[in-house]
Amino acid sequence: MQFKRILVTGGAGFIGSAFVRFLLNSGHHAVIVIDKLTYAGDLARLEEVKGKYKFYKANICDKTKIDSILKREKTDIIAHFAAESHVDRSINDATPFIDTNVKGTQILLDASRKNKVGKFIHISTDEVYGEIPNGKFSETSPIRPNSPYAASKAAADLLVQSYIRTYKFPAIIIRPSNNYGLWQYPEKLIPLAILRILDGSKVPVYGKGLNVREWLYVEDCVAGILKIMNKGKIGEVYNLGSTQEGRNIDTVKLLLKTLGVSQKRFEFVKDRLGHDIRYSLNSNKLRQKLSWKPETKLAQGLRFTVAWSLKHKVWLKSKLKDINRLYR
Ligand code: NAD
Ligand code: TDX
Repeated sequence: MQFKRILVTGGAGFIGSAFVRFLLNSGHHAVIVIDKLTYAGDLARLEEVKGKYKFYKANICDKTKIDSILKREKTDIIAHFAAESHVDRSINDATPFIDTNVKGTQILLDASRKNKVGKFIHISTDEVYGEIPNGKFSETSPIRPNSPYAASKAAADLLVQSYIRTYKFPAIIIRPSNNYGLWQYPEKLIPLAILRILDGSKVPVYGKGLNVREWLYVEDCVAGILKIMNKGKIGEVYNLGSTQEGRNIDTVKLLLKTLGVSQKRFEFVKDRLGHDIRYSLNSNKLRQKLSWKPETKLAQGLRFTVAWSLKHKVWLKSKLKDINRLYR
């Protein structure tokens, strides 16, 4: 059987690496990874599949390099995960978000057109819709991003849509909800909370902890992405959410219970600027048309994540200096 050649940008990141491991562990052999290895990229995530993929350390903003990699690799499919992904960092400085998420995506799109890539899977986010106090976002809801991160991802999402319309570019857009699970960088709520507990301190909860997120276990997310990549319709948008919604305070308390520590090991801290109150996706299109459903309930996913974290304390703690600098 001839395998399709799949190029994964951001394959050393949290979700991208889970996607690469998923592909290689299910027997797919032609995987190429491009990653700049920013603070968020780490090849330790790909250690278990070492030698089974081809790696390029490259910045997606480097047009010459991206062009030459695409020309050489003759890829059938690109799965584009590479991004600056953290809202709090985008509030501190939007510059790398515009560079990578907007400009980098445009460079990748043009290189893909030039090299006749057959399918482009664009990983967008639920945050492009903005917040929704009640109800759910469907794929046709307006794009109203609120943070600099979300605005940069919305710009990329709209660019992809413009290429689909203008050039009949063969792309599919996926908008996942909040992911959690193994190997997530401990700047995001769940791994940060675990790191703080391991470090003997308290979990910082923004505001009064009333903001709601829809938590998707990363393995379920990559299974959904693979399904859309193989069976999704070119030119379409797919929401990818779990329906496992929770207020942050409840999610943190469930996590504290899973860790077996006191329910009081958290503190309310200054709220995030412009903090979106709630994200919630209607993912019926993916469920009904492509028969995908998440397998992992939040309580179970948190148990897996905690068990993994206890085994990978050294890796988590190796990021502590960077986290203390970010949140000082
Ligand atoms: P991450 O921050 O863990 O990983 C991003 C990866 O991209 C890193 O390996 C980094 O080194 C690489 N990268 C950054 N800039 C680059 C550049 N200029 N050139 C090449 N590589 C570069 O992010 P993640 O959480 O794995 O998110 C992956 C994608 O999914 C992103 O596009 C993000 O917007 C989207 N997304 C994430 C979530 C979530 O909850 N984490 C939810 C919805 C959508
Ligand atoms: O210390 C914290 N305390 C806290 O209360 C942190 C880091 C976060 N929070 C809150 C903010 C959010 O309401 O927890 C919630 C989740 O925060 P993050 O983990 O930073 O994720 P969020 O801002 O919701 O964005 C995530 O989901 C969509 C990802 O980071 C994005 O990449 C993705 O696109």
